[in-house]
Amino acid sequence: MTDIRTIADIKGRVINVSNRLPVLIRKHAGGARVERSSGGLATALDAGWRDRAGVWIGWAGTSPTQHIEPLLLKASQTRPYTLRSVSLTEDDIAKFYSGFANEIIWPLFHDMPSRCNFDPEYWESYQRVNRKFAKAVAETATADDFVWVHDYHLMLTADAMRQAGVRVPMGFFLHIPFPGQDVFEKLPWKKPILKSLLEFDVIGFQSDHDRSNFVSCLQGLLPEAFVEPGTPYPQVRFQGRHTVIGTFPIGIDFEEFARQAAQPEIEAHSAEIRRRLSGDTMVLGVDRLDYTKGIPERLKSFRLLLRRFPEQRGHITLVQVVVPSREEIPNYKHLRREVELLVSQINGEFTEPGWVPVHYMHRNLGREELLAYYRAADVGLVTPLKDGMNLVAKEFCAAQIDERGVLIVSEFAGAGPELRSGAILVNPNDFAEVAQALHAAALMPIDEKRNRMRLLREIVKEHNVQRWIRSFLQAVLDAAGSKASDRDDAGSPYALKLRRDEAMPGVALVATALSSHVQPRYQIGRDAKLRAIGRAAGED
Ligand code: ADQ
Repeated sequence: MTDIRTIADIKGRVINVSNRLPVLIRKHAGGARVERSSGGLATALDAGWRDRAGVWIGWAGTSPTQHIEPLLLKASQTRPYTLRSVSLTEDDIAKFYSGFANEIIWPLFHDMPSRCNFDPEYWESYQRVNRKFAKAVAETATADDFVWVHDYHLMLTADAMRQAGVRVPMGFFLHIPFPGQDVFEKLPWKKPILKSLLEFDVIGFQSDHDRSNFVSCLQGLLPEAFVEPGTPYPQVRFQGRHTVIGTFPIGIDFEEFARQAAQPEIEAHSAEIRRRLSGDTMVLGVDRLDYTKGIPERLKSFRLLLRRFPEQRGHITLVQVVVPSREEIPNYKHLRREVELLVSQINGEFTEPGWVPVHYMHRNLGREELLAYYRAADVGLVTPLKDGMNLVAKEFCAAQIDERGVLIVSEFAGAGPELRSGAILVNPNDFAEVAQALHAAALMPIDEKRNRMRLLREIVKEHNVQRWIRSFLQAVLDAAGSKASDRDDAGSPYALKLRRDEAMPGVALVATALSSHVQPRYQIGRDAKLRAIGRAAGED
């Protein structure tokens, strides 16, 4: 029998399942080419998944073409995992992807129900496509594998996988927020979604807040499910199954970002950006063009700053970079027009010879260019109206190797509570507060900036994406092991499970250290000195 003590001992592969693969195939007149997918999930997971053999199942971002398989084969050769595509028809793309996922679940889970289009055809398509993904997993998974399903596109896969006979441990991670019951209950198909989620062995959320929203929804909407306290996470008992409900805040590949940011070419590029921009303070916003990211609200806050603090005119510049996103959906088209109108109004109102207040770019930046902007910036302005985590906040910190940038972050992003001990936290709907935070950041003494950024970088470094992957897989292993022993199923490869006291410390630590209810380990004092507080008092 296999002796499985930690995730390093797992013989089987991780079968990662997400709507998008980390690469996308783009057709052009002469054929097709491979590009890196943008977006947080693909960026984080592609970087963090280094040493574990596996398969990544997902959509290659295009309608079926004969070019897909050879291109994916080639892209697989430079990765530790094989890429396997699930093909989506034009109808699937319109109704499952643009429709159910992005016109219903995305706005609803970001607390914007008035933007939802509850078209029943979308639901039909969502069920059909989730079965397609489940079938691909059933064809791929072997007895020792683990299945890790990602995100809101695929919440029905567990049910379909169980029906297709998949018996291996399965985990699900939600990258976006989970709403409170008053919002979630508006979804006409809430019960089948909750029931399917409970077919997973582990369900992971970005924050304790999301996790407790989910538990409240279960208690309010599915009274047959029993929530039992557990360590480190609660469990839900439903129809003879147990599901662990955990918190696993996602991180980035800190070392890689920091290493690349330190390269001389990036430094030179960043100096060039600063040389070309007039003014003393460069504020940077980097987002997918999405209404949840609060871009119009950010521009209005910046306009208020220039109105309320005229001494900043000519001295502060906002560089706003947006990557085009979901352009086929009407809400997104309107957003682009709104953002561009605001940029031109602000520039029309305030531009002076030699100074343009807002520099706006609507395109995908390559990694080097992105890093050069992160390094050049004095202020990272990350103000989503609602966000599961927000990796831009963490990438900005990792790239700040000179430790002189200030992070302003929304209290409604998962990254807000996590980084609050070093960042300035703001309510993105409070334009006056954001304007005030920008003013304070521009005037902040260098010592305070350094202390804050040092602390932020320490947090981002410690809670990196590798740790996130390990903790999640460990939780799935743990859950699978305890089930095997409950059933006394000696034939299971997971029967020799971790004992509770052997559990990887990272699992519990991630959950508690990042909880929004737990004291931060460090704080900046009024004198801008970094002090250790709370649980880490011994380190003072
Ligand atoms: P996203 O909503 O895609 O992710 P986010 O976490 O901010 O949001 O990640 C965006 C990624 O795109 C970052 O890696 C960033 O560098 C990149 N990016 C943005 N604009 C770019 C540009 N113009 N050029 C190049 N790259 C750009 C979802 C959830 C988040 C969660 C992640 C991961 O919505 O809340 O943090 O998944 O779990």
